[in-house]
Amino acid sequence: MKSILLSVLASIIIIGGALYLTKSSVPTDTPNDGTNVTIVDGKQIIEISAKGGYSPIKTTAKANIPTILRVSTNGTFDCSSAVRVPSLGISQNLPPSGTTDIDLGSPKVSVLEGTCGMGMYPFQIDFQG
Ligand SMILES: [Cu+2]
Repeated sequence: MKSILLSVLASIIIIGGALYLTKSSVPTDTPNDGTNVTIVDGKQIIEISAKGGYSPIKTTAKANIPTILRVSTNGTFDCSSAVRVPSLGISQNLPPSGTTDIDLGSPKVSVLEGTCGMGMYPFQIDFQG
């Protein structure tokens, strides 16, 4: 009886561990599902996080509406703490932890490319009409 209980326990632990591993192996560069874009009082707010790169790496948003890029850091000491959007002439240093709002104006239909300070971590915002 005891050995059956033990093997049940063991399989629960094994299955749980496998589920945990499956969950944690989801790549951070999957396309966004729209949950990082909100519209508040006619302003579009796009939230991305910066730490060892940007997440989500690709965001789909609306064009032709006043837009804020809200970048959050949490113990970010790598070079993703410096955000650049070259096509808009934006170069912004972020605090190690906190949120920083960057005004993107009202973007036209376009794909906006952003990078870290040194240009090794990319992110994209696809503004659609
Ligand atoms: Cu970099």
